[in-house]
Amino acid sequence: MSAPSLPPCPTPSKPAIALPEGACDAHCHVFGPGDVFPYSSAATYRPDDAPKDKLFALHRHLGLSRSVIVQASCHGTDNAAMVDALEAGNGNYRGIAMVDRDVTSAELEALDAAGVRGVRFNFVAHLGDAADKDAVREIVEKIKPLGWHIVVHFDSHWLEDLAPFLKALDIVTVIDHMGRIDASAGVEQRAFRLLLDLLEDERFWVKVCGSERLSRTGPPFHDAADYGRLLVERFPDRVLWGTDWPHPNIKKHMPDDGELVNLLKIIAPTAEHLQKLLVDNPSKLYWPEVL
Ligand code: 0GY
Repeated sequence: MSAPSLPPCPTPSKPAIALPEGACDAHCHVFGPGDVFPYSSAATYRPDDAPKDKLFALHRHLGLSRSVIVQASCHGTDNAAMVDALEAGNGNYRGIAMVDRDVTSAELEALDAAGVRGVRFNFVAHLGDAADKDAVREIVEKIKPLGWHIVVHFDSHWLEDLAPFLKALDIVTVIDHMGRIDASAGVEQRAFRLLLDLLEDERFWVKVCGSERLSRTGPPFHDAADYGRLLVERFPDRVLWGTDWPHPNIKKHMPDDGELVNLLKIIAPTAEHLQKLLVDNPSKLYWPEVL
């Protein structure tokens, strides 16, 4: 088990920009509390508890009224903490689960009823073994009837290998954290070119968050946010954004969540782009019934 993550910023600032009505945090987590929702024994890190009430309070503070809670690896495929938060979220919270390859259709339907709309797969070295591709294929075939999508989280060197694999799955695919490219390596770096190529395929979406993970210059993470803007300008209808609260495995520069919202001035500088990024795009994937 590696060193513990830093705790999230205890007093995030109030954002300096007003967010549009219905703004969605499309990437955040709940952790525990561990005495109610135990952590996985296979987890590569042991987080501080970050329960739903703290997440809800953060969203109110930042002006975010909807959210997608992404199952984090520290809970493995036990989605109970995430589902508990969705159930308390009055329809304003959706979820992305992690499931085992032998998941049953009844289990998937129960998750769907709770508000889950997709499954996440990790190919990130510090989170443990990469997802098994045969298992991914099997799970994808099981979730297609539900109209779900997949969320893929990978270290950028995986992109070359994963691009043809993901295309062949033939399902809407959301890429986490701008493909975890190295913000210091420039727009001509191979991983960013591969990401752009993949996104030419309209089944692919990308989350333009994680600047604090990609940045090599540190706060205020502008070096990484510039890539977010490029993605928003080029693929305005298939981008999502999230806080990534409570920021697992951040060991050096824990971001102020209000400042992460302020990065949207760089990432989505026009009102039209901001509306798509925070409201219209999440609505298409997570609340199509209200469109
Ligand atoms: C993130 C990123 C990380 C962790 C997880 O599932 C997870 O534990 O996603 C990370 O360590 O980079 O999206 O929260």
